[in-house]
Amino acid sequence: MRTEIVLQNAYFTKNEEQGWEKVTLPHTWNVLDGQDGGADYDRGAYRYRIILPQHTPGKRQYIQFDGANHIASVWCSGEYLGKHEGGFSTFRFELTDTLGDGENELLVEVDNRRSHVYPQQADFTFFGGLYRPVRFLETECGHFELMKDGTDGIFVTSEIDGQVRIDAFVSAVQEGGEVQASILDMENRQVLKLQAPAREHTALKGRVPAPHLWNGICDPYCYTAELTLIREGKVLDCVKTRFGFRSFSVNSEKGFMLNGREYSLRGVSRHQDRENMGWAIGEKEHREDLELIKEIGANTIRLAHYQHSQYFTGLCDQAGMVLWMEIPFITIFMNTPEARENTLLQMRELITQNYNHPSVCFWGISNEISIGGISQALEENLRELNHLAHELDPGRLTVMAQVSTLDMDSPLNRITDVLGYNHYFGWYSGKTEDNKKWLDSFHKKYPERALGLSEYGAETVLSWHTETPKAQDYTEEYQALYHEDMLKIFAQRPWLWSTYVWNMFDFAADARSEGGSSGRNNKGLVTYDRRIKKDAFFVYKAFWSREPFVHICGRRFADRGPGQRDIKIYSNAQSVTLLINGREYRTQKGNRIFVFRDVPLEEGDNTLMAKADNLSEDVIHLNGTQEPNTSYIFSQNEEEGVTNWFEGLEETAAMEFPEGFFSVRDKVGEVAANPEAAAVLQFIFDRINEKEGTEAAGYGASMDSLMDVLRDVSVEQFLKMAGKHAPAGLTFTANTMLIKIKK
Ligand code: GCB
Repeated sequence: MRTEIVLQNAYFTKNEEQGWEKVTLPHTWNVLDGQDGGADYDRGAYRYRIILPQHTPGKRQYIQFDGANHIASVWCSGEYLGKHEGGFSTFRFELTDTLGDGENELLVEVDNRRSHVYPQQADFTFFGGLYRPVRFLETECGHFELMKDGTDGIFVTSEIDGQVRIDAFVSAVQEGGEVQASILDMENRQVLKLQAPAREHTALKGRVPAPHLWNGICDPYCYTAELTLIREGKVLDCVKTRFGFRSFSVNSEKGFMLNGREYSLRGVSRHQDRENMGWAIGEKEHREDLELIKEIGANTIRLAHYQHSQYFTGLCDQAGMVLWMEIPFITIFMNTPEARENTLLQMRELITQNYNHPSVCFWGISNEISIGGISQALEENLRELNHLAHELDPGRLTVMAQVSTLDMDSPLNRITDVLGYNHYFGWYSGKTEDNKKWLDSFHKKYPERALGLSEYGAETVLSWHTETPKAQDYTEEYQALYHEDMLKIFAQRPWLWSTYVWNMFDFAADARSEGGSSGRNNKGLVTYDRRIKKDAFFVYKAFWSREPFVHICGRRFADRGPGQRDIKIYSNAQSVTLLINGREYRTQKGNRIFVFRDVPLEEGDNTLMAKADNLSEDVIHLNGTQEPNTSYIFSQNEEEGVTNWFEGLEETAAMEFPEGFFSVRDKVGEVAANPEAAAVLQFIFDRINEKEGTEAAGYGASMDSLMDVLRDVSVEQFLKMAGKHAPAGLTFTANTMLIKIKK
């Protein structure tokens, strides 16, 4: 039978001449500099030494890394074993032939410098190190394959009618070996038994009669497949994997469907880091995160922007969360063969390693990848990823999260099965209302395309408060109001197949400095240390959760001058009673949001208590003051401002200009003379008109009327002249279309 030892002790150094420091795994060297701002955390190639446990001669040994960021090169007792490129997936090396008598040592170099490995640029810190568990495995000679893309060598495919197919891969198959599969229900009863002679690839098929379905958060029923490898009556290996029976689909009008029923996906995105730990978190932190997400009543999580730990995915199976998992193909496309290979490798590992989890429904192939521009090569890379995902897993849907400014008509929107857009109207730009306009116009234009909101959010730093919240003021009150409005927008648009708050938790983004905070993205509903649930957390709880509760907002807005005495309460009760200093003040009926206007506070300390008809209670203390406390207002440093973090990044994707084909380098007059290419020109005009309204700065005029002026300028120059009147990425989109047309 196999054994597993989690290795916790290691030595770490940035410079071998200066000696080695004892560290505990998991570990990151960026725990502090990765969260303190300044865009200056240490991205380097540093080393770990790990003393391996005693091994048993005659058995086989492996080392397993659950995740090392970004590149790990491994040596055992001086012998080079190889390297792994990608910071988020599991990988292993076999040690058997390199282990000598006595003590054996592993040397691992981990590298989070810039390279061809994604991600290279994004709004979060790329913590370097062996930040997930490292395991020493020992097996019999014959065992379930450990060297297949970091998986356990077992793939369970199940259908809603109870059909199961198990593909088991076996290493060192010997005559007489047998693979047995036992399917166990949640009470550990065997409901199906399958067996077959062991082959390198052993396929087993059967049917569980009347399966109990995995039904999201209502009933997350899972089965376990227990696989044993037996020879001459001896059990050589045993592996267990959880799976479920369910079906799902996405409909552009009805949204997400689970087991044939409408089941709107409403949830949050999650990053994997934690204050003073970075990415080197443990099982306790994973469990805490999930409990907080469950508390608000979410039924889906977007695991952004990379492969998260399988421990967490397993918790999500049991909690009934529908998952969107993705690879870190983000922000800037790198047009090199190595980088392309890396996207495919990360996709393959993401899918094969998470294949059995019933919670996973979507494979995300990219996030905001057009920020650096759109090119033919980018489009091809995306198509390859989409194809690979379908080939490896025909049972799930592909998705990509588009940057807000990407033109609705972009060819990039036609690659994956379903689509998400990241929109921050009401924070970085515009008003919350603008979400309605954009969503409705997309839905009207492309009624057959399933659309979700893959990100939306607003920032708050908890020192800032106001009774008159507005966008970009960083107050806790604005963030809560923004989310109230977004939930109202979703309620009127049930066709949105999914929505994801950006983000459930504040997270480290070392390059950020804003709102009086450094090194952090503060869009979380919960703080980076998980200690404070911001008021916005309770907006969601009120709308989504059935757990009775009442929450009085503004507890950190403690000093209240005249005119600052409205009290807002969130609850899922029908009515709420407010008591001030022990005296009943008023009872209000309402729907989730209860506002008590101009509450009579006494000067000095006041105790406010809310009692809801569902028996929940909450208490806060407010201080009645003669004057408003001006330290609650964040005064913006002029240079800081609120900017989208990627503003200023250049469009770096190289456009292509193949010989004999049209491109944006051709003159408008020449393009207009070819009917097919003229259609692209018309497309450009339409996009500009749509963005600006017809009278905008002359660009709204019809193509014909402008032809005299434009005939001799290139399409590229024309779009430069159009400047901000043209939607972002239009030059690239137009070029992608033109280079398909022969001259
Ligand atoms: C986005 C990105 C995400 C950022 C977020 C933000 O669109 O996908 O990685 O953190 O915006 O907060 O600006």
